[in-house]
Amino acid sequence: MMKSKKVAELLKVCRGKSPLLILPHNHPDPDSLAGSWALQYLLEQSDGIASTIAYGGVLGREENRTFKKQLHIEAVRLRSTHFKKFSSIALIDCQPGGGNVSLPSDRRPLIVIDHHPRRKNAQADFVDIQPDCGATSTILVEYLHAARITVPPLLATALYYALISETQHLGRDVTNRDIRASTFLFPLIRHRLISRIEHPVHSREFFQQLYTSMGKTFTYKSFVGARLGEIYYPSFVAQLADMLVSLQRATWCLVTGRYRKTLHLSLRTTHTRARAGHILRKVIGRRGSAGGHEMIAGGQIKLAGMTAEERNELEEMIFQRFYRELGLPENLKPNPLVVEHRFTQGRTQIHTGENTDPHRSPQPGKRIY
Ligand SMILES: [Mn+2]
Repeated sequence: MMKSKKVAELLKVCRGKSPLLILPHNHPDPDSLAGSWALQYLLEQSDGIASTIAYGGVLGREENRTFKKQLHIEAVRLRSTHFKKFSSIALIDCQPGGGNVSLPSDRRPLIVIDHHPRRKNAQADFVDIQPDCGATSTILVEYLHAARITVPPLLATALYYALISETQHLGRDVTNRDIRASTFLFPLIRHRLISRIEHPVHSREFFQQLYTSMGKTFTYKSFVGARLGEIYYPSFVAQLADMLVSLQRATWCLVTGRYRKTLHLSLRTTHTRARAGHILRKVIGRRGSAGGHEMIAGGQIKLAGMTAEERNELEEMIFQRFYRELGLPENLKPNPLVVEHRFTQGRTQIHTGENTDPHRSPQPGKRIY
């Protein structure tokens, strides 16, 4: 039906264009990696079209590293030579000019497949943008299904994990199409691998990052936020935002962190129709770029050439604009989420007197007993 027509159109566009370069977004998450792999598999199986998956940025989050390793996903780090070598490019889970993909501005991609709201400059020979899907992987599952291609277990597992991680087990920004796609995949997946990816081994740095982050987290009525400063991998802002928005009575969460001269922002809300992506784009404006859905959004701002003071002012302003957007009073003092406490003879003593300014990090070297 509709979908098989779309697949025929896709294959027609790719004819004679082999090999292709497939680009997930920078610092890729399971949805963009699984989507890329599914496109690679579809093209290879139906028309023998070869492709290379290359990602900009880093795979930081342990879940994502375990995901790539356990499922044997052949994706390499993107180099500038890739753009010389490949004349045809496919963007998966991102769009040209989105700010989260390392596509040179003078290159027009051959293919764009995404589920984020359409950007003005989303120009390509084949464009399939469906904000109606909770994940890009859903679109690719529909293609594989329409092309009557048998999905091998590891690819099925990748696509299924992408769906459940992107939608928090089909509960956030999800539609019937995502549920249908996951039902289709379910009998094909390796359950033990899903469990292994979802519960990865964490490095000591992760706990260190978590510990310092708690000291930088503050609440402001129903808002919870954190300004993390330097972070050790960019997707940590999203990971922490997911965690913090689960705070009792919190309805909004914004986390910011710096990684290699870029400020990464992650927004979450418990409201199912809050247009988080729209709000974050409005708050960031022309200073950077953002994208997202109803309940989740992400963005980035380039910080190159800015002094520490200018960076600080910028972040301060982002938060102020955000409070205004939510109608929160601006004269309110934020409260720290956690305070140092000591356990004395089974009793908890809470120290609130010092370091109550949550924008300041806890004093270095201070230990919690
Ligand atoms: Mn996605």
